[in-house]
Amino acid sequence: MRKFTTAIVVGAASLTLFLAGCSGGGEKEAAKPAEGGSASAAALKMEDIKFDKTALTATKGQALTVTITNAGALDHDFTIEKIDAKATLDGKDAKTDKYAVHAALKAKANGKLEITPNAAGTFEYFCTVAGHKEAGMKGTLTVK
Ligand SMILES: [Cu+2]
Repeated sequence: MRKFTTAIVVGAASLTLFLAGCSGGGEKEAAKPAEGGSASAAALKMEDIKFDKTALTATKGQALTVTITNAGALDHDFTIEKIDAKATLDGKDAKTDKYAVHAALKAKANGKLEITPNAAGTFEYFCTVAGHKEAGMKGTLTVK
């Protein structure tokens, strides 16, 4: 019985290490700049209450496809207040009267956000749900 319990504890510890290793690798992948004129892609996870990545990179004039997964129990959105860009969520215009990019996802939903920036710069992305940005649900999109 004691041996059995030890095996479970060791198993859980190595699973934690495995998961930590995974998320670290994902960040490196997204930070990599796009190569040679082709469109780039990234994966972004929404959690309660943060984005799993605080930095995304795009190239001026090229489409960046962001596969967004809302893994949280709350509704979240990916919003950029001002950016000169074409943006769609699952093929529909993601621009609103208030925001240049506003991709809202219900809890446990996912979507494909495509952003094609027309100018270089750094742009803050955040969640507009009350209190979320203040809690740290934000990041920076760098357009080169
Ligand atoms: Cu949120």
